[in-house]
Amino acid sequence: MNTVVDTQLIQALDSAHFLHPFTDFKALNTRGARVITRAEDIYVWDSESKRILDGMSGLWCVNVGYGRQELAQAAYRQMLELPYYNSFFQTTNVPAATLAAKLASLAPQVGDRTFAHVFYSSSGSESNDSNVRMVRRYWDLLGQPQRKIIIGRINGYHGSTMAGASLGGMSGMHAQGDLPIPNITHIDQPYYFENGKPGESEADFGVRAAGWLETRILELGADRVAAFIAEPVQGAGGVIIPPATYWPEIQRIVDKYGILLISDEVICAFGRLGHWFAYEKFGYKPDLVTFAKAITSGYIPLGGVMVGNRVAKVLIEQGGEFNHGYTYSGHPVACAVALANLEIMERENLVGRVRDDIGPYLAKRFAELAQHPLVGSAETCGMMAGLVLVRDKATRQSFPEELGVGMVCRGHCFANGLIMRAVGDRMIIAPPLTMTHAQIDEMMALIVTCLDLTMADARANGWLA
Ligand code: PXG
Repeated sequence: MNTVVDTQLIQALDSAHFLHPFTDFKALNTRGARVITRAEDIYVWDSESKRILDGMSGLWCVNVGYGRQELAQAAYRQMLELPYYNSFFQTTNVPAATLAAKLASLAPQVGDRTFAHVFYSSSGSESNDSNVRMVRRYWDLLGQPQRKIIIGRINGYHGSTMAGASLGGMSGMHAQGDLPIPNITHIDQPYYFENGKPGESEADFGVRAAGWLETRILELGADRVAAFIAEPVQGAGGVIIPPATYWPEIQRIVDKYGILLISDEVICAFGRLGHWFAYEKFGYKPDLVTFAKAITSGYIPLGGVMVGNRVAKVLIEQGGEFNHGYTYSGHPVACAVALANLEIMERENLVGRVRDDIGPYLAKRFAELAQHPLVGSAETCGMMAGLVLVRDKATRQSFPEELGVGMVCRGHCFANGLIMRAVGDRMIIAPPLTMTHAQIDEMMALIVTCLDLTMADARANGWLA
């Protein structure tokens, strides 16, 4: 199926009426948006029939790849059977209840934490709003209403609603809209490349970075701190992979002060790191786990929170009515698509494949990029990868921000048929989990071409040291 699209017409409608997320509206209108018209496997096509390898799985979500008939059929069947009903007034529906049980069965028990319960939303942002509500309710019910403060991290991303953007540590977002909301504070991120001291080992840095949490807790007073929220690996922040020593030390600290731990796995869950849930990979014990995106492989919006027994018990046994929820909590069509999506993942063993096969293969191929003269470091974690462009490889000196070298590289990627994102001068990918070795090779060749082209620009413009 290849529908003919009038690119200029769609661009004109788009410019006149569609305000895009995270976009300089005026600048986009002068260029016109690229119109994406169809997708199959790991590729998307634009309205000019240009094929592009989608190294970002849409926006970190299309884990099973594009063009899955089964997901379309699951939605179609469910829409005919029961397209919508709410779950507010003592009602439920078959897909929502079935999916909740399925998720509980997939979430591994760690220590004394089991995950038998799910609270549904339609996005990662809403899920984190729900987390704020649940965490504060939990402490209220335990007679500690003064425990309100949630600690997040600078350069963390937890969504774009008032609470989501506040929990996240993106200064550009805080600057627009008087954020963060009260009782949210941030510690620095475990980014060794930028924050490690000369001569400090990565392992030592991991412990030191986790220690910033303890310092902040003590500054605030432990009896005022409700929870710590973090992504297992920071995604939107540029694929920042913490040292192996980081999470165990975080666990020690939250345990010591009895603070709730929220693992925001909107990007990292559902196979991205070779596990159903990423806390399993790093071996920590969260109380709440945020999910969205790949639960449906992005085919339809669905999000939620896995609520661990520590919180669930209090909310259920002592809570009475919880005054929070959404029209689309437990949406039957979204839940039916999620069930079909998880079925595909199980049947094709995508989680095991990432862990044992394509994850290690991507790691091996990506590590080769560290030799490139423009690359300061290149790492992967499962099917997420990031590299940093540097002005001087020997001293790891970065480019002046105003040059926008990452955007230059991203431009070459688009022009050459690859979607690779730029976060400052970090170039990142998170491709579908279905990739073959040959497709990884194809992607790597494109990345090298684009790095070479960026290098040529840097030479020609005198940007190098
Ligand atoms: N938590 C995490 C860890 C996320 O990555 C959200 C919450 C919010 O989810 P929703 O569904 O409300 O968007 C996200 C979303 C980027 C980018 O630039 C990343 C996200 C969203 C938009 C852009 O990498 N992640």
